[in-house]
Amino acid sequence: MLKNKITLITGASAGIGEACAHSFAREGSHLILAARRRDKTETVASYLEEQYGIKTHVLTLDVRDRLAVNKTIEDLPQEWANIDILINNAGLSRGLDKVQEAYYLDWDEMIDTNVKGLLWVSRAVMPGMVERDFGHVINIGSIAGRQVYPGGNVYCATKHAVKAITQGMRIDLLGSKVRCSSVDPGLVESEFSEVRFRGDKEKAEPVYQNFPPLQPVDIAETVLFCATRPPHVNIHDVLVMPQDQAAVYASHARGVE
Ligand code: NDP
Ligand code: 8X3
Repeated sequence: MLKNKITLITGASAGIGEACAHSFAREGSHLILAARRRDKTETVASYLEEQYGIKTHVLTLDVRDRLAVNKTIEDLPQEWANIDILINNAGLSRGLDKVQEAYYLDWDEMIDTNVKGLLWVSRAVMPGMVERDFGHVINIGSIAGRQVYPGGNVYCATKHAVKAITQGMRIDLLGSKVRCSSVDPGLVESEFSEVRFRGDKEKAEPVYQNFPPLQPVDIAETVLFCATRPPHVNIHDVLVMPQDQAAVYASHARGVE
């Protein structure tokens, strides 16, 4: 079903985005892989070309930069211009501070990436989908878009915004054959916590030690499921949690070997 389709993945240099690239390449989709770290993205791209015989196109892109997003999408070579599937995955959290103590710039970075970045990319890609009357936008939300946890304030707000935007997109796309889904993970082991704590491994590593977290591939396979339903089926949203995480801060501390 995905053979020779074109999938654009933002945040494809690591974690869930990289895992989506693997799952979609395995199914024969050609891939536009976007992230800021070109070297990492190129390594992913070369591996997938060799492993699965697909074509890739690497974009060095900061989704916060609206003008760069527009120009990059506009300037896509003709053979890459007709994007079939957009996976809006690029995102991050910064800190776990109380609102009365947090850093303004952390808020800017989270809102600019998780909300505005997702909007810039969608705004650039969706007109082509609507014109061709074919496509699928899959947004990576979070359990943090459904519940709020201590210190989660603004990160949770950005994921609540993703939830609202996803619902709004579906309404806006009604009447077209363009689908829109969100996949909302619980705790996934990735670079996410190291980014949240700005490289402080002592704070980041324990996040994944109490119980077996989800792995990026678990989310990638869920995204793939959404993208491979028959055309008359649209998966609105999927919440995927680790078995030991019943709610955003209700978990069973089983320990991990
Ligand atoms: P990672 O930190 O492992 O990966 C994040 C990816 O986003 C990287 O490829 C990074 O690439 C990219 N990225 C970050 N900022 C930008 C930017 N400004 N422009 C372009 N790319 C950017 O985290 P995850 O894989 O875990 O996170 C992916 C998504 O999943 C995020 O939206 C996150 O909120 C969400 N999520 C994560 C969960 C978790 O527990 N890990 C749970 C629920 C949702 P680069 O630095 O090269 O630009
Ligand atoms: C990331 C999951 O619970 O750390 O969205 O916010 S959580």
